[in-house]
Amino acid sequence: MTHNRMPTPLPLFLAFCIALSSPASRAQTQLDTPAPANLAARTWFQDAKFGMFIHWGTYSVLEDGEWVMEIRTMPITEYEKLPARFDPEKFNAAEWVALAKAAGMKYITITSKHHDGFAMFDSQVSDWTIVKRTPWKRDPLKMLADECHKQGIHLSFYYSQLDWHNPDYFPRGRTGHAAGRPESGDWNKYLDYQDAQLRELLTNYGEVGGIWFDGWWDKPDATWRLDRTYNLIHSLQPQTLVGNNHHRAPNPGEDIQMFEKDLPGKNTAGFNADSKIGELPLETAETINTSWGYNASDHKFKSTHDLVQYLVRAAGSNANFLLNIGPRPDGSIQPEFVERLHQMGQWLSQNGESVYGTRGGPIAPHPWGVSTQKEDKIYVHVLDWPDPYLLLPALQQNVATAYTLKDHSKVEAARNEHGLLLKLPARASGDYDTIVVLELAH
Ligand code: H79
Repeated sequence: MTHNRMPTPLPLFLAFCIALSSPASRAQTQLDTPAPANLAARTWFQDAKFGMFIHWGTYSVLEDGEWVMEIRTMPITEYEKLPARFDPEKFNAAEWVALAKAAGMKYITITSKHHDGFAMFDSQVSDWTIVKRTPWKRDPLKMLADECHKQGIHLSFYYSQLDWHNPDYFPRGRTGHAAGRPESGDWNKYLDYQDAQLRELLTNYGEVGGIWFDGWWDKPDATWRLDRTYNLIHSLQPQTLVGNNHHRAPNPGEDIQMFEKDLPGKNTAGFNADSKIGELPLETAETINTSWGYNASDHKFKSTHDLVQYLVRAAGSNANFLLNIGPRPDGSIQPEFVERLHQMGQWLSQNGESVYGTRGGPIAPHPWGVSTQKEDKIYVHVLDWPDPYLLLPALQQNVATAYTLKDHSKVEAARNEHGLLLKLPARASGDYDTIVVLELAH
């Protein structure tokens, strides 16, 4: 018996070969069409609402923030003395993850490499790492990853594209001129190095929730090969959410849009003049005091009241809140942070229904407050309103019942020609947010 094999039609065969050999054609597909796992991760992310940002690195030793090398114009020769003093004997991954959970946070985003180029993980493509340069010699990201996976927290890695240490970060950008590097370097070699480190992060640490890029703004006109890097990430882990803090509208291949120190659409910090809000899931990052990396002399702590209100305003702006802590060089977390995070968790344990799993509601953010929505419930968050009556814009659907989330007591909601007039309950002192639930009629 003879096999009656169909000859492969040549054009199809050729197309197949081209598809296999050409990264560009694959690149296009991945950038344009997120994998189903990626879309599911975006939904998870939007439901999660609240994450912990962690800035921790060898800069923490100087207790003066993560820009200390640049601000003090320290040459690399000086800066390289820091890791010998970085011995975080109090680091306890289980405690960090437990703190995030106690705060009601669902994910952690930690610096794997900041602008100083120092790898906070066991990178094989660099000798400028926590494992190779510190007396501690351990890989905290591995310990944290294991603990996050154990405790059900998603872990993302911050990665600085800007690098003040690598000589191949050349030509230099706006910063890093005092580092004392030779006036030469191979830019593509630097990008290969970056991709190699990302490959390590996406291979050796289990499931990675996201890669949070920063520092692009140091060289906005450079050829960053973003397509290639983003495709590498998505080919290794399709569900990993790529975001880039470039302060611009998102690029192809990015899965979330971030805002630094501002709610989406605002620009009080000066970073977000060009940050037009796009269609992707949104996130805003903010500090508890005014510093990202540990800063011993920064005592300008925001109150729990302000932090809870920021979380609520973010949710009402359809955005997640990524709230930063900068642990100390010994691995401990200062009590001012711990106290506020516990208080936020306490508030969320009672009011989380109006935050988690919601999206920005039909009433646009106002100075008085915001709205969130989940299915047929609209949560009106009254944050700053002195009067007993609050007039909301008219809703498209009828309201069946209105009540407070706190004790389910009825709230008068009267539709009139101007909109929906709420009669608010008296506000208990110390309340951060009066939440009125509007249940829509079917
Ligand atoms: O990691 C944290 C910061 O270290 C990093 N992003 C957060 C999450 C960050 N810090 N500053 N920036 C991002 C924006 C940088 C702005 C400036 Fe500049 C750097 C202003 C002056 C020097 C960029 C370069 C704009 C002008 C020159």
